[in-house]
Order: sequence, then structure tokens, then C-alpha cells
Amino acid sequence: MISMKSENILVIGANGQIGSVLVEYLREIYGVGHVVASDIRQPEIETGIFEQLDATNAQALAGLVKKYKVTQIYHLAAILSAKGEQEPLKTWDINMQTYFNVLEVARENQVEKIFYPSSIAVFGEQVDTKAEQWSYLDPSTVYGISKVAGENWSNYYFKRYGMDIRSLRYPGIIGYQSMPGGGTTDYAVDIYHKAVKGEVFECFLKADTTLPMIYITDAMDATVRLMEAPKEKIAVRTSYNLAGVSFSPEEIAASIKQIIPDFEITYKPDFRQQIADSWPQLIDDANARKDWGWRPTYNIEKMTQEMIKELTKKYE
Ligand code: AKB
Repeated sequence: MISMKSENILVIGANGQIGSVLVEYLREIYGVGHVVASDIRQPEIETGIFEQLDATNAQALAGLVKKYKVTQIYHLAAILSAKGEQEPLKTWDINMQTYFNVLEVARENQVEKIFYPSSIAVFGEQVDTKAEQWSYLDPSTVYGISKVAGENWSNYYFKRYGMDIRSLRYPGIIGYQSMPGGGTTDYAVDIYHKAVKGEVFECFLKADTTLPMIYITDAMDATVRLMEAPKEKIAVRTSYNLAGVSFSPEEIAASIKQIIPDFEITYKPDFRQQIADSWPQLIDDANARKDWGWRPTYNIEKMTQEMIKELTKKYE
């Protein structure tokens, strides 16, 4: 059930893999004039209100929140796991500074709800195969460390100031609309583009590296479902585990071969293998299912069919 109350939503990091799809999804629900897209870069095409914003600049952020009487912020700007390892301290500064700005500007301006994306990168070596909601968090990347810190700050602002902050630990997100950048799960989008273009795909992970992933449609549904759930249903104020499908490069390649039989994959693992090895293979999302009715609808076959169908149209 979507609330009938009028919302003014600010999406930070709107040009990224999740942001570019989420903005359109939110505009369909809340109306084009009620969703302000913002990013440090100009978008290729503007489909509604866009504001250039460097989220490390708290004053500029406060200006937008006041200008548009913002009631909800989706804070999607972050440097991801693989890219973050190139410049650990810069990644920490950017990921944390932008989030502190969001928290403080939201507190000072009575923003009603915040969405904070966390990640399966919060888990580390202590989790063997399956991550439970309350598994130990010992992340191996600076991105993961920043997400654990962000989760705890969310909980702190909830407890101390009563702020309604909601969060999901996203697995790798697979979608045809946009490209990811700087993540360890990025291969699982790139592989479809190469397959549809008839190119050989060189995978930077080993054939049997199973990781948790989710199809973009399920990810959008989970995000808005969480944000629209009645406040009293949100029992986890750090971040909810979220599961879609888990698969390895050889499994996704096999599903592509069902449709494109001459598709070829080769393997050349790089530094991202170590990051992937530190992550769980499976996620237990029982709390999300119980608290606000989450259910994924895509398995690997359905996802592959849709990816190939949509990308074929794109490259025609
Ligand atoms: C990454 O690979 O860094 C992201 C993530 C799982 O958070 N896609």
C-alpha cells in the first residue's frame, strides 16, 4: 500500500546504477514533480527535476532540502567495494561525510524519512556460507567498513533523535537499464551485455564463486515496500538482510547459454576475487519477510530471459 500523503523526495546519487532506475520508479508512484534527482554529474538526459549536488557540501544539500520542502531522502551516493580499495581513506571520507551531511541536514530540517543503502559487504570472514540478520560484521573492504558504520549511525539517530531511517543490505544488483561501477558484483551485469553483443566475456572472478544477487525489479520493490511500511513494523534499525538469488559465474553463463548457445566465458580472477571470497554466498532475510512482507519474484532463469530480451532491444 502506497501512502496517499504527498511526498517530496530527494534522491542523492541519482545517476548511478540504482539511482537512475529508482528515480523513474519513484516518479511513477509519487509523481514527476515530487521526485528531485541529484548527482555530482549532470545526467545524459533529464526526465524531471534535476539538481547538480556534491553531497560532501552540507550547505548545498540543506539548500535543496529547503527549496523543495523535502520529506524523504534516498542517499545512494557511495564509492563501492572494488573502487574503494584503490583509495581507502578517500572512500571512507566520502562515504561517511556524505552520510553525516544527510543525517544532520535531515535532523535540522525535520525530513521525515531517510533511505540508507547498506550492502552484503558488511559481512566478512566470520560468516561461513550464510549470513543471518545478526551475524558478526567484520568487513574486508573500506566500503564494507563504511556501511557497518553507517548502519550503526542510522540506529543511533533513530534512538537518540527518533529519526525514521530505513535500510537494506543490498546484494549485487542486476538490471538492464544502467551499468554498475566500482563493485565486485559488476561482472553479473557486464556478462549479459557481452553475451548479447556476441562477445567473449572475461570474468574477473573464478567460475565457482557464488555471491548473493538480486534482480533490479525485486530490488525496487523491496526498497519502496520498506519505505512505505508502517513505522511500527520496522524492527531492525541498523539494516535489513535482503536476498534475491545466489549464483556463480558458471551458473549464470549456463543460464545465458540456454538462450545464446554459442556464448563463451573465460576466467581471469583479479584482486576482486579476495573481496568476493570474504562475502557470504547466501543471505537469510527472514526478518524482512516477517516484518514488512518481503518476497523476491525473480529466479536466475526469469532474470536471464528478461535481461537478454531487454538488452537485445537496446543493441538492435
Ligand atoms: C559491490 O559489489 O561493491 C556492490 C555491493 C554488493 O554492495 N554491488
